[in-house]
Amino acid sequence: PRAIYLKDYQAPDYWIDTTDLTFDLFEDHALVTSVLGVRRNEDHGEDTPELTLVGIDLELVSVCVDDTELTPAQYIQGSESLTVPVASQAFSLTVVTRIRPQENTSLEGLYKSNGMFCTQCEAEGFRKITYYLDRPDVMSKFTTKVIADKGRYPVLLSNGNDIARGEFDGGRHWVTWEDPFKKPSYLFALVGGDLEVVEDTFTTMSGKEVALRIFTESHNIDKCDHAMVSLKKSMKWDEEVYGREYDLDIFMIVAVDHFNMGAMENKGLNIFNSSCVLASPDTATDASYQRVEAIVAHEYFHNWSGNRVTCRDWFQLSLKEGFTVFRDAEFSADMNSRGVKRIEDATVMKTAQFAEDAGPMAHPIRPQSFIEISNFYTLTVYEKGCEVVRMIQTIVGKDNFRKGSDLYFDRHDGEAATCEDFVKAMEDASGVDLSQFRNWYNQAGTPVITVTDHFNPSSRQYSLTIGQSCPATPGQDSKLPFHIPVAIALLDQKGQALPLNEVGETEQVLQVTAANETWTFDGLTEKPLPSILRNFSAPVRVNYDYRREDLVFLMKYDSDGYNRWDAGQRLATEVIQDLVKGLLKGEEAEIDSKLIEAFGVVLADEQLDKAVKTEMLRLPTEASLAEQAEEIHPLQICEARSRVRKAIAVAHKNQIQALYQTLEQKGDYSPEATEIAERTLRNTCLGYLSELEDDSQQQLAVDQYRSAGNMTDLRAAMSAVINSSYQSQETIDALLNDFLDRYKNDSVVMDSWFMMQSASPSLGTLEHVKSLLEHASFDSTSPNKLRALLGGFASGNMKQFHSGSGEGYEFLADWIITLDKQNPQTASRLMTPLTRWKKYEPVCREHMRKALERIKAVPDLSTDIYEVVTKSL
Ligand code: BAL
Ligand code: ZN
Repeated sequence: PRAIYLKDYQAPDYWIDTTDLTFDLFEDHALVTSVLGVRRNEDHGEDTPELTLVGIDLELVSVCVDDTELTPAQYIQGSESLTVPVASQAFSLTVVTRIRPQENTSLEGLYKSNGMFCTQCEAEGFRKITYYLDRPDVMSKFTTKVIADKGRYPVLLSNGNDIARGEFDGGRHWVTWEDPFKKPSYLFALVGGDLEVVEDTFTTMSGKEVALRIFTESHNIDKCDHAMVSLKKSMKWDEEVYGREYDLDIFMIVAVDHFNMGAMENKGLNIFNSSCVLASPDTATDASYQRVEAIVAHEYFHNWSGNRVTCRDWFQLSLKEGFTVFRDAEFSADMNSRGVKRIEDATVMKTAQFAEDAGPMAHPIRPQSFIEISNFYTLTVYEKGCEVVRMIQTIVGKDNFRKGSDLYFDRHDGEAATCEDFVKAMEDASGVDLSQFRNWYNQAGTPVITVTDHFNPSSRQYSLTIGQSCPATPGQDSKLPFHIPVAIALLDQKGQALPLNEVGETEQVLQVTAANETWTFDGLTEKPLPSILRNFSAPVRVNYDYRREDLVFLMKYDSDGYNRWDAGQRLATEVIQDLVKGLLKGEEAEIDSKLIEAFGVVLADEQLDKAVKTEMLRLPTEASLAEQAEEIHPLQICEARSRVRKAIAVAHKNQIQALYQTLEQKGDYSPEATEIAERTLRNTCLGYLSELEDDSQQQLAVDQYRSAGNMTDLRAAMSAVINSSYQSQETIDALLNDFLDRYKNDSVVMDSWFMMQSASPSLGTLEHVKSLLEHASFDSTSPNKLRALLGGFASGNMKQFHSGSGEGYEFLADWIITLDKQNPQTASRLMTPLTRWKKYEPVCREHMRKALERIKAVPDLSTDIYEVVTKSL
């Protein structure tokens, strides 16, 4: 496999103005007839070189140019291409291919899931449907006729509006769909199945009525209401906040069980992983409700940021993904707790994206090369891409940002654009120079800002010096300075933020552009405590030498919710790191009482917003501790963190118990933010109480399981029971069996049944995970099940995955090798934990390396696995 480079981009030699497709769907194959209106790209001169289309796993039936059928001698069929001779500037090309959706286990292109035909074409799946110029800068008007057996597939869908339908003899029927908007092939979609529908309408800001339809298998039809409400909220929000109106007469969502991604924004016909659309109080947790809302919004927002304005090439992926994640993050913040949303997003960045930036696959949000684009649907492109867009908003200001967004959509509507186009629009609309800011698009790695300060009592001046650096990443040894917006405040000894200018503002965004620079603040009577990077104003690490009492102080007084939380995380991380060091030396290190006391203060603070309080009561995750370690000692991290959790529970038992009791749930379930906050806080208390070796506390979780009126409380209780070292195996088995009995027919809920077990440090041993592979509800063709069981174990269960002498790694490697033949995208994602091998202590490191070497030695690896394994080793 060879890498392709951004610098080599060239516009195509041909355009495809129209694409007329006919799908004849049968039980063992499908016939695809594609009629393309092809036109020479005039910018490339009058020459008419051959036309080469790409195609994979296609059986070619016939090729016609205009009305003449070509003989095999007249075209060249390569292993993944079809080259036809060209005699004129514009012509029609008709290609008939036979494909086998029933045998397509990669879940790219056209495939079957639970008897339903469906598609996934982003990024390069369309080439598994027919020969095409399968690249996003080729935009075409699509018409799609779908023909299938009416009894088995009463519902036949594609993009746009249905313009005709009819029946054939023999029980077959057909529907023709026409999409009036030009689109690239990756936005094509088709669905054929026996589906039920929930319908609603939305009236747009110009008064147009849009039909909204959500399709699922009949047994899930009662779980679509939340997605429908979320869709309508999204449509309204995009009108109000971005001035964007929906453009077709119909918007459809289809839920599919077997899906590699979360969801896909195909024009007018979004296809969703069932887990991201279905929700009912009895089957979905609060987190799932919020996830459904966020993903429905994300896919809907793509209609403008992605579909109306798409990407020129896949190096520009963050153009649509970073911007759309930013849009959905702001939507979720408006719908729920803004403070908690920021903490959650910063946690993902600091735990997982920083790890990606420090690993072998590190890449800028606009990569400069790739072997397999599927490997670049990453936290960097999505989440860091979102943070880069957020920084632009911080730098140019909210009003200018909206002007820039309007200008971007006006300028590029109907086009395939670049990240540069986006930045330019922001620059032109705001008048702010973003030249240096562009380094965020070119350079990988997480910048580090090092802050030092000095107070001069005689001049009453306080100075802050900020230095920046960025570690080397693969292919980028040295970096240019970034333009980093660093929001700060200065707190006096009472915890009040001091005015920083004549108008009395207490927060200032420092525009850090140099490698080292000093800011001076006048008229201070005492040395303040700086609150740095408020609201996580940039995706960077902060080095400042906070004393532990400073962190406790910030936890109490910082008016910025994010920094208040972050101070607690820093303190807890330091305390746990001390314990890890002690464990490695075989010493009994004491847990710093400052942390235990600080948690007591948080528990007692009745003014604190419950949602923020919950976040502040969470210890840093094992993944976060690993990310911040110089060298990862997984078992010691788990042990140290567990000890601190227990110590908090023991020290504050009465307070936690009282809080748990006062938060008792009443009434029917609602996914409303204040209720979610209460449930989350209560279940966080339950988690702590379950750390206690005390029968009555252990019984609490069992009682909650028995009385739970919604999935959130049920799952929290179940997790508390199975993660406790004081519950009997009998109790654990009884609950697991009860859960199974209730939910064995609900595939999405069963994912959580697998995941809770595989990610449990006590229950989820390798043996147990292996036994679950044999379970009747496990399905190795389902990415959701694989992620639940294998991902839960390898990414979510640090203790068991890293126990023993590398057996966990061998087990994962075996699965990756098997899955690579079946579904390379899913295999590649599951491999991530192994790719971080260099950061582990020597014994783990060596075993992980060996597992990777074994994968690498397998012949005929997919490009997905080949790229990740070779870059990792
Ligand atoms: N475009 C792939 C799925 C998503 O990001 O919405
Ligand atoms: Zn997206």
